[in-house]
Amino acid sequence: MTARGEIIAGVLAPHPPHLIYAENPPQNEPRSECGWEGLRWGYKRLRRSLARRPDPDVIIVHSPHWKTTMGTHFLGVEHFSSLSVDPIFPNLFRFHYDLTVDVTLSRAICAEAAEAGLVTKMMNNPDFRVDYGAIIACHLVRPAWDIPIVCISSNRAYYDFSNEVGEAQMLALGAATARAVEKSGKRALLLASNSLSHRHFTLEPTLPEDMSREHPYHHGQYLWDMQVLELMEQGRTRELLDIMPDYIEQTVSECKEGSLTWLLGALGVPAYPAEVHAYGSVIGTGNAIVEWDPALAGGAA
Ligand code: 2X7
Ligand code: FE2
Repeated sequence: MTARGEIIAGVLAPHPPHLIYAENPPQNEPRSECGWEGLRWGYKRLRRSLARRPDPDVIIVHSPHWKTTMGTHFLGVEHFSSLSVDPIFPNLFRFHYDLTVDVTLSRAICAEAAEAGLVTKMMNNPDFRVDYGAIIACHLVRPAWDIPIVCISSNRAYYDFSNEVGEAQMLALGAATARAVEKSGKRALLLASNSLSHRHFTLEPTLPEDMSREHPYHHGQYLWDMQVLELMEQGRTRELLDIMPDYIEQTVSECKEGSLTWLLGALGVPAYPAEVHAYGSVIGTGNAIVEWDPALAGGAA
């Protein structure tokens, strides 16, 4: 632990269950032959890049699939162990998880966000089933499961009010997260667990890992994703936030769950270049693995 806590890296870490299926970890019941190598090799590059720095004390993940109607919730129980089954792809993801939560930091972020005027709640039910968006991102970034996590839910502000209201809340939640990390004295790795463009096919090939069937759903959403990645690579995240409400609508983006904007808020809207480790489609959706290294910071955008 350092005297002043810090964010050691921020990562866009998407969670298609297909990537776990294709990796064949012992925790997952279904077995595959291969698949989605571009993205899986991107996660490998990311893990190598993170390994060049000292380990984090905690991984903080914001997940699109823990959907809470009344405000933002935080896992508040120290240990969870159960079977996570993807409701859409039970043929690909039946994952036995066993994880530890940094409840002290969870509570600190929850309190800091409440102080900033956001509606927050600790989730204290020991039988709660942790959502697959958090589990998959954490597994692909750190398969050893040897570091405690903090898990943050996705509230409904984008849906109940507007994309603009959702964005404002996520920037405030990100800033609150950064303040709590700094006060904690811990080294935190932050994960935004969303895909980018999100139109997807509604039928699956007989063999899910048949890569001759995988491609972007639509060229228009691919072009949007490329524009978004270019802005990230050039450190132009203020401009990215400017177009985010339109991008969400035009590509049905999973950014509508707030994870990426939360991350950009926590990183202080970075003006330094991000590293794109991979881009690829999964059942037609656009997915990118992107890393921000705050050591490159020269100031906010
Ligand atoms: O949840 C997902 C996703 N975000 C992207 C692709 C495929 C499946 O599940
Ligand atoms: Fe998803």
